[in-house]
Amino acid sequence: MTPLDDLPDPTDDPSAPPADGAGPHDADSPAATASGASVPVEDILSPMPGGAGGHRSGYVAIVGAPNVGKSTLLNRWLGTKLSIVSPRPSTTRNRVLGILTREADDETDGHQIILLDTPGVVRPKYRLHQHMMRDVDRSLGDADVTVFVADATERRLTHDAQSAVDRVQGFHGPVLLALNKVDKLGLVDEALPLVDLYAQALGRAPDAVVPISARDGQGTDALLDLVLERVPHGPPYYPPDQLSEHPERFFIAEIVREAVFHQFRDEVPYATQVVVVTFQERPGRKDYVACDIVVERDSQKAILIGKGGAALKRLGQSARQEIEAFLGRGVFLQLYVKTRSDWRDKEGHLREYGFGR
Ligand SMILES: Nc1nc2c(ncn2[C@@H]2O[C@H](COP(=O)(O)OP(=O)(O)OP(=O)(O)O)[C@@H](O)[C@H]2O)c(=O)[nH]1
Ligand SMILES: [Mg+2]
Repeated sequence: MTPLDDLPDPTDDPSAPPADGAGPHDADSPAATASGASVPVEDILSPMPGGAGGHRSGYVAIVGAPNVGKSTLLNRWLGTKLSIVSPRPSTTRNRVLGILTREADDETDGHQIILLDTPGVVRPKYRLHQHMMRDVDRSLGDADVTVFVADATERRLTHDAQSAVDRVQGFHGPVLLALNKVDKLGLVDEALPLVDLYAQALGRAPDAVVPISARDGQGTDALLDLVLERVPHGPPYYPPDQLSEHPERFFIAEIVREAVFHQFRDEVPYATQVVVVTFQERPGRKDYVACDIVVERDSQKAILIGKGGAALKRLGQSARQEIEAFLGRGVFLQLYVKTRSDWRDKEGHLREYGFGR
């Protein structure tokens, strides 16, 4: 697939919608206090002693409730935007695999961490959710290490957080607790009561607890080091320049879906699925991409298209720019809106859209 190394860091994108209304990190903001040296972060980091030499490789599942920042963390670690992000819960619908490779050099023996971003854990309301939860379980089944992401601003375990804990119960490897969004706290210490709550819910102390801001990068390198110490020794699974294993079509559909999440509200993004119908590379010309945008009701179709097609045009413009940045070349994008009633509950449609394979 196309190397994605040239892509802009999503957090650098000035056109990106604000994250939960939060602006960029700013030395005068409370986040600066949160990252202050007085915070006893080292008290709750628990590095594993030892660490014999040799290349390491393994699978790391990133799990948690919806909207806690799992995809943002994957993107942060990869240094590129691979997994779509939105301010609304349940954006990710598939397991998204990202490969983080560091080749051996004077300083390191090298490693390859296969990161598995997963859909936020929910109690399934639709068949679609059941497929999403299967992807969570499959990821936990493959994982050598699990990073459980929690929202550090929560004061109690939400239903979804409890459901996520329940799903992790069957995982017997190391579980690291990442308390994310600490940039929203005055002091990192405010998140500490959560550590006990999660330890009680998990029935064991996490192998490490790390306050992080996936958005700003605070604590994410420390967390990665702790993950790496727990990844087994072994040879790489993938060539060093490979960033993922999904086809480009998958990412194109995801980019369009992300644009829908950003432009439309209420139920529309949840009732939307995107299918790349045609993807043609045309030497000397722009690539041709045609997508079906599938919704459940004609009323949703009308909203997506908008008055005189204005909403769909705007969607196409923003999605095309993102697709072009992703592919690194020009694209001619055509979008068609279709209605498939209750597709989220229909196995035939779900299979057609790639769920359940
Ligand atoms: N302030 C702040 N916002 C963050 C941070 N990490 C993620 N976010 C925001 O939280 C929202 C959800 O982020 P995602 O990465 O999509 O969360 P997710 O856990 O993958 O969500 P699902 O895919 O829906 O399960 C987005 O608006 C992010 O910009 C962080 O460290 N600080
Ligand atoms: Mg996500």
